[in-house]
Amino acid sequence: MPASESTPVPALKSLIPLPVLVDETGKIFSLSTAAKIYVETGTTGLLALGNYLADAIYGSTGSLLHVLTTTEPPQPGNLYLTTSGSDPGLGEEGYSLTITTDHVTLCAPQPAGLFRGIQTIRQLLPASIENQAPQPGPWAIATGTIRDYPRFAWRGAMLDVARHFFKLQDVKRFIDLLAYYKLNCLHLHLSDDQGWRIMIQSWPNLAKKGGSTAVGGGSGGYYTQEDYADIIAYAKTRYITVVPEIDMPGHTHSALVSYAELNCDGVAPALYTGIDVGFSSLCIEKEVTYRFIDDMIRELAALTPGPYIHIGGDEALATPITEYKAFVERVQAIVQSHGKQMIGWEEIAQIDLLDTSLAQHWSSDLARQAVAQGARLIMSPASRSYMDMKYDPSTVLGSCWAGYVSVQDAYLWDPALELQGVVEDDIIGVEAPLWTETIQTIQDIEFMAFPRLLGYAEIGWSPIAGRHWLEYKTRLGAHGPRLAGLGVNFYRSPEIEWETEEK
Ligand code: NGO
Repeated sequence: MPASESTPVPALKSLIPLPVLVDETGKIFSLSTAAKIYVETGTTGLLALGNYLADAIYGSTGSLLHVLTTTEPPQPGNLYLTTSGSDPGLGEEGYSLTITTDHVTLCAPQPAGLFRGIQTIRQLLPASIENQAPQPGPWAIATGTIRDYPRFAWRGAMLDVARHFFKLQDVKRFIDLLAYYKLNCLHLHLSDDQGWRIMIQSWPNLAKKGGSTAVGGGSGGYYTQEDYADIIAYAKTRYITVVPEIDMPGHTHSALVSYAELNCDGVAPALYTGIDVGFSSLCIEKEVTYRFIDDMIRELAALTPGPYIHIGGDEALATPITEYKAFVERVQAIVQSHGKQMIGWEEIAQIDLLDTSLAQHWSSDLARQAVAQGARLIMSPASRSYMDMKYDPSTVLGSCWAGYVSVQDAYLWDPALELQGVVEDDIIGVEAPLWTETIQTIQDIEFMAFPRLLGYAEIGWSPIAGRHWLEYKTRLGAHGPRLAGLGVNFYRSPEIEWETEEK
């Protein structure tokens, strides 16, 4: 039986994140295995985008759709990706999608918008498109038009690869899942007391020694510079910017272990595999500290095409405040000297910030001081967006220092209403951090991130006026089979009525 008769066809309003404007016309476009994906000639990146879409649906359609260039008007049965005639008002990531009974046309001013729109097309195909097992077509898509663009420029997730290390394939898998829900930033927390996870050629012991363990005493690991470049290149094909973080002056025990001269007393301590925070500090008064930072940021900046370097700056409880301020100001200048903008956790708001710097709100009012200085905020309130918080008391993984974060808690908040005096324009976007003290495998990552991450994706992308928990809850339930098809180990929260996952 054709899929269109046996499987429900997703409504245009079943998307997560919800688009800005949707107009359903009540008919069906049928995608047959003879369909072709046409991209316009002459715009770089479009063939790659066509191939990405063809690959994404290959497993289930059992047929690799041909991707071709064309200058001809649309022909029946095919998909079209184009930038010509697009509305510049849609911006960097916006797109419009027109689905008629004859063809599907995705149009965007920029390739990034086409990529986001391709995720929309994937979600408009029946959920079984994600099963990766060949099924009979034709595949149905509901007809109508969508006009869509994000509310915030920054829609991110953070992965702590320091407390536990995650291999390249896990990071790539995470990137693919972020892309499916239109996120565009991956913040990698690359160093902490328990591990240093990136090779710095001028200070190789950081990775070799400092990366040799993890929370609980496992064998740790680190990314070579080639690995890191591979992550960045992979993320780039998903229009995701990688933001590297080296946490300092606290959370630096793994660096202090690696080089005795970085310690004020000149003695390197032993490796640390516990989960306490706030006990380590770089030696603020030693010049070698700044040579180290300059070398490290120079290497990191050269490897990172994105505009930002995150310098942590949180919980420097072992650094006196006057020293902390002098230190972060010097680091800000170093980051700037290597052509990058500095990001730090909200504690950095205590220094004189450049207005190009960003502060990341997580648990106090300090971020307001950053806004008062003209710096913008990334919103990651722990009680809403920390994906390492347990869902409820029965969650085995994670912690609950910021409270439990149910699927509803994760969805039902707004970045522009979190901090008094902080308004929409002060905010660059939203980011959900996943700290990994208790998280050891990609299955653990998925369990804590999903389904909460879908809520963050919608908060970052969709207009607030269209967001309602009761409606979202139903829409999320319909994404259960989709997540299952993608093989995601998501938490089947009892708050949600999940649609069945039969294939
Ligand atoms: C805090 C702390 C991290 C912990 C995390 C655990 C920030 C910014 N610093 O968040 O070191 O891993 O909580 O939830």
